[in-house]
Amino acid sequence: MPTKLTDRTGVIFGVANKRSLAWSCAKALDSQGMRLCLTYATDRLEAGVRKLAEELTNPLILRCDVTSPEEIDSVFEEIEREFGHLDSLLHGVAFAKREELAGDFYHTSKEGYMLAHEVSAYSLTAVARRALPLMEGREGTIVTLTYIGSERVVRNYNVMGIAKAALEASVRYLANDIGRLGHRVNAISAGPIRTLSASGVEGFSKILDHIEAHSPLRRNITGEEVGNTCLFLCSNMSHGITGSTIYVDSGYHIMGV
Ligand code: 1JT
Repeated sequence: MPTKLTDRTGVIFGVANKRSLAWSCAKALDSQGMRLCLTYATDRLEAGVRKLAEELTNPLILRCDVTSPEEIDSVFEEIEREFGHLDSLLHGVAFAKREELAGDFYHTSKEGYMLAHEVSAYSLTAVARRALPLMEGREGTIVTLTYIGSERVVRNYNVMGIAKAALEASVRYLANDIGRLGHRVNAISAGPIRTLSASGVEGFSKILDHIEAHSPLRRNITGEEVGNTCLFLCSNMSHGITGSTIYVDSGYHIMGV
């Protein structure tokens, strides 16, 4: 069992429903005693997230649209009031317009490109910057979620692939910035999994079938596997790891033909 996380606190961005990878991470961290703040993006999601959070021990639930500097500020002010400090941050936020996730990449509009990058890539840096004062002297950990479409061409992933590439590069630059403060930041590259984001993506079932047929483990991954990797990256068991992208993908990323 990994080191207990009692007396540690964390904030999780990007819980939409029970299938969210951010929710799997929340359950894993909560199970080891971390006190959590969960944020949801829009009022439409609030009731569902509050209901889910009943499974956790004494969580703080706040709204945060990560494109709003004011909402980010208010989340960290509230965390400072309630927790006093912060040890971990999980960033599980991404967005692109449906029409950008189909057809040829070159059709991507400037507006769609900017929006995908603002929500899916820049937001990591925006929240990390505000977390730092609360992490002072605590060897803080930051984890984000990415997908192999950042490095290989995955049909239809399109602008999200470009945004995830920017996100992974942000992880490396942030790691260098915050390493001297004793803090770490890593990404988990998760295999495909049926979440709200994936729902309605054309051909998603085919991608799941392909992983089952061709990955070394010959199966798809689970949310718990992502949650447990997040737990590892937030615990002292990963004390020497920063700036990395860790694959939780049944080994798929090693394959050629
Ligand atoms: C977003 C979406 C981020 C879907 C995502 C994502 N990261 C992984 N997926 C699943 C996925 C999506 C596509 C794909 C393969 C996997 C949707 C909303 C925006 C953020 O390509 C076929 C499109």
